Amino acid sequence: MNANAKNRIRSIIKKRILILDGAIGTELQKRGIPAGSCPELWCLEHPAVLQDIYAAYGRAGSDIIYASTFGANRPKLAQHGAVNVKGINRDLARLAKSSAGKGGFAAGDIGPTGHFVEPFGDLNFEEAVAIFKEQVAGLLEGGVDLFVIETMMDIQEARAALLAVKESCDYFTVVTMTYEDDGRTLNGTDPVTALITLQSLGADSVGCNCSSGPEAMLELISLMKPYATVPLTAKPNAGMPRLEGANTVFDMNASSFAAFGRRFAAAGVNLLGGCCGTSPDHIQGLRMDVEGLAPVPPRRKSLCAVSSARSYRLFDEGKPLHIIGERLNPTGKKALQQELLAGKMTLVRQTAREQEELGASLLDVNVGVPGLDEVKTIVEIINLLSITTSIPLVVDSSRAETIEKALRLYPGRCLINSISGEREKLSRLLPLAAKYGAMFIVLPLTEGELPATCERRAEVIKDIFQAACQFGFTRDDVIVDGLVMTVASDDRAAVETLKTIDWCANVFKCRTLLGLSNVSFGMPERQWVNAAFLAMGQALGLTMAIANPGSAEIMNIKTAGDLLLSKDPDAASYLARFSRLPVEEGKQATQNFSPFQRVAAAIEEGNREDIIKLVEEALLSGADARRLVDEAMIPAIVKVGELFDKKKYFLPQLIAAAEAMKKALAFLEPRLADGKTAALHKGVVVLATVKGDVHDIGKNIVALMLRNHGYLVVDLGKNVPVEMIIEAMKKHNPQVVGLSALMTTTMVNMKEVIDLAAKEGLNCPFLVGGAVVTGSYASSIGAAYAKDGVDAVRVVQQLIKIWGNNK
Ligand code: THG
Repeated sequence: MNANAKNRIRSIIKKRILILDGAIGTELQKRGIPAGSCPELWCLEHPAVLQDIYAAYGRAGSDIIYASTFGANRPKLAQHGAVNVKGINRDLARLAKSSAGKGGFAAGDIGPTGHFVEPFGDLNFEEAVAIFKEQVAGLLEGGVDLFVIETMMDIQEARAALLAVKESCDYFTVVTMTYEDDGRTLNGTDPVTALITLQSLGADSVGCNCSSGPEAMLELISLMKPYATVPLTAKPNAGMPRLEGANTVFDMNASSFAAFGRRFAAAGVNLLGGCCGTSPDHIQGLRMDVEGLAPVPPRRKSLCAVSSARSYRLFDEGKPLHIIGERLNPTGKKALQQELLAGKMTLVRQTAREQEELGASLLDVNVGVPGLDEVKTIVEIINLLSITTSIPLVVDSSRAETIEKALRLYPGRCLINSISGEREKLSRLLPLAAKYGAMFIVLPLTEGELPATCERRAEVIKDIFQAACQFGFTRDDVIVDGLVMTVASDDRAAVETLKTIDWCANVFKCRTLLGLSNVSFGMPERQWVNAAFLAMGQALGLTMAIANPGSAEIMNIKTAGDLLLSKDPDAASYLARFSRLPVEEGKQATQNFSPFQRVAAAIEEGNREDIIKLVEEALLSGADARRLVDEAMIPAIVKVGELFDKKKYFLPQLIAAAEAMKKALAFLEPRLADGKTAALHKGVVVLATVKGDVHDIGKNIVALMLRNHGYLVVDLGKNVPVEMIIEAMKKHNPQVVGLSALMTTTMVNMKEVIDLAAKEGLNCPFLVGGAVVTGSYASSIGAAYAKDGVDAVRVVQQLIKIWGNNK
């Protein structure tokens, strides 16, 4: 039993930088693991080899060695025909534990399943949690001291794994994600967003691993450090992997790698090790380089910030006022009520988009309609909005079960609206907020009392805050609502509310909020009352307001107020808003769109729900199916590709758009293939993920994109033997063959395919891609290279042009 490992780890971290191990995979390769074999199973069959590696890391100075369980989850093991998930994890954990020297620790290593988790993929969130719990159970049985969740590319998968650990035990847990060269994960999450989400959900350390080497990782760590409330972890690759002959090599030798040690220490890393391509020599060098250096502790104990899957909002002093868009609220809105009751999301999608464009920085989501299944609806909205917008959501509900489900599934750090002083609310909601690390709005009212004065509200606020402190919350975790009542019925209403804001902001020292529009109920020309109220609140230090961002008065006052209060550096926002022409040229309201344009817009938005209806409407209005595809849909998907290239769109949005397109194409197909146009495709492309590689997320996106652009794709799947690809080439006579590989060990199989094709006299261009594949590797094996699905379409187009459409 290692119940005190957590405390021991924490106390070491206070004194010095904790040293992790280096790569296991590349060390196994040096010791003869055959390419394409399952490392977990191979280690169990060759325990002495693994023990030898562990001993070397121990001598090099690793405090923590990782059990060889990175891929030991059910879906990945199943690909190697193994089903005893628990036993495999237990035995590998024991191997690590018995090799962790005296005073050393063994970590249970948890890697990705190979599937994106909903809303970003099709693996159900609770299924993902269950998959990780099964692995965790085995690791616990094998006696690990801590957990590391690593190489995550999907924030929702990282959340699922972290929840699985937390719901199984109270062990020290490190979560690290892998970032691309653009500083975001494959799914578009930036490091500060990931940090906010994971540290609030209970990770004991957050950081990065793998990625493209120490230089880039230093930058990521420096970005995170100012906002970290937990120690930071860095486990970089020894540069990017490259193939030299048949061997994978990494650019960085031990001494150049180790020289990064002190730079990581200065940037504030607290746990440091190496990923792919690092060896015991690299780790020993690293350890020596940081010897005696004082660790930089987290600079904050708490952080007032929320996040979505792809962005965060910081509520620090000096920041501009945040507007929470109020319009996703069915109260008094017949149309929205009816849509929600009918299970339709069109208006939700449109309202969210509009509010984002108008400058809302958070979106309040309320689904309180009598007779509506709130839980089901909030899940649908969270899933939809997590892909279509990057704005953090505020969950506004009077029902605890709605809030609970939202907190569990929301791929970020949520703001709960709200928790009042009613005993039942406090006892039900505070533990939930604590478990999921959410922020919450404090509503200063209690059973049967709606306090009229600032003094009484202050008492209630202090009471609620005291209860919250029992759960470990600090002032940074709460936003206090000033409690807005209408001045129409009580002329003191606004005065007492403003006094409450003043007391909170300047005496109690916490963040504040006003639900603006309540103040003017029953008055004519309400916008003036609301706007004046906002300005007064701003002057007192108001943090955020729930309002309609469609109100020009509100947004203008907000912008001018930020300027006056020195919250708008260089007057940038003010100038951006007011030096622009009043009506933006070329911008058309969606209502005026033609049926053609609506289809295009639905594809750009990834609107899978409405696309068929919109296509039908376009056909009814007399549009020709072929023209609809060529003149509306293809340009739309091309535009999406451009947005993706410019990093305005991220992978989840690209996939959503591509799926909307696919749905529309499938629907239109019978009308397109009207006998004479049966062969109306731009060319045949055979795709395969090569032998030994069981990951094909990337290849599937390429297939989707190519099909959308009018190519006939023959997708052979993953782990495809060389001969099968050759056979398919003979059978389908493709214009281009696309091959993908994720690992340097499987990359070589692409060359085998190309060589065999040449030997068999098959004359056809190859396109290759995949995580570690580079342009120079591609040209070394005589293939073209594409960096992603959008690029692949371009390259296929070029290849066909160059090679001629001579099939
Ligand atoms: N504090 C907190 N949460 C809140 C409020 C608050 N949530 C709900 C509400 N108040 C803020 N949200 C809304 C949402 C919609 C409208 C007003 C407030 C709204 N109002 C129109 C009106 O004012 O007449 C209705 C007509 C319309 O425009 O459609 O829609 O104070 N924590």
